[in-house]
Amino acid sequence: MTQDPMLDTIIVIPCYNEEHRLDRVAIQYFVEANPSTGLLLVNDGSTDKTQETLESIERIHPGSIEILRLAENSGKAEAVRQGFRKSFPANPRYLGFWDADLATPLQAVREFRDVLDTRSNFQMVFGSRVQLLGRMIKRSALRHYLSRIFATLVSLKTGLPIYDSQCGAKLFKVSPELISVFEDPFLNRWIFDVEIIMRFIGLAKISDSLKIEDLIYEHPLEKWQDVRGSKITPVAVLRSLLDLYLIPSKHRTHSS
Ligand SMILES: Nc1nc2c(ncn2[C@@H]2O[C@H](COP(=O)(O)OP(=O)(O)O)[C@@H](O)[C@H]2O)c(=O)[nH]1
Ligand SMILES: [Mg+2]
Repeated sequence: MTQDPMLDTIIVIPCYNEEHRLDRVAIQYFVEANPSTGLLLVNDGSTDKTQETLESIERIHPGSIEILRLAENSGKAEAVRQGFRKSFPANPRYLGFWDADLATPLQAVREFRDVLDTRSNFQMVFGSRVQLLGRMIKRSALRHYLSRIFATLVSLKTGLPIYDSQCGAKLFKVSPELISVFEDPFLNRWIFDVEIIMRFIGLAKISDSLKIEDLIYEHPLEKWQDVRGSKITPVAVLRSLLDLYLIPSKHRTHSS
């Protein structure tokens, strides 16, 4: 099936062994309420019944939902990258990625779009898990404190006072810069979000018109809920810390 070519926003959802976490009802509700937004569900070489589940979801709204099936498991970063590369030729205005567990409810896509619509200098909106009164951010204390340490390291690496680089809900304005940022594979399966920032910083360095501080908008989420079944292991966390130092500080495009 192919998506409606008139979609102005496409959300890539990487799925690895997600047969039990995918929420059909939430997805159906979302696509019916947002006819101009399409979902690209990337099956990252799952070994369970994810493919069957995705096909049953695609049948709900074939014009809005499409599946990209990768033969082998290659990690969240590559699944998202393949999804972006498949989506670029459809010329959406906005392209994003979203974790399959819907820890960030899909309703936030509309808020992210509103930011990009109304604050025209920003090129990307990152969901940010900030516990403020009146918001519902439910996270284990351990994960919260680990993420504060990680955020500090990311701030040192990027030189940006970013609060939450790792939230699995992000939306980008499609541009030649974005296409070049997604050209080459990422180094790390989990902290490719930091690589995206570093690649944009690299582009900003070679362009007078880009200033990284003006491109990223962190949007405090109304609701975020840890969903059981996370596949991140302690080894992956350690590997990510090491990779944080290995991420090149400057990304050069093939054309530069
Ligand atoms: N492509 C890919 N995605 C994965 C893999 N493991 C997890 N994911 C996806 O990455 C997203 C976030 O995973 P999750 O386990 O919830 O991570 P956490 O919430 O950050 O602990 C989900 O959409 C997963 O399906 C993997 O090996 N490959
Ligand atoms: Mg999760």
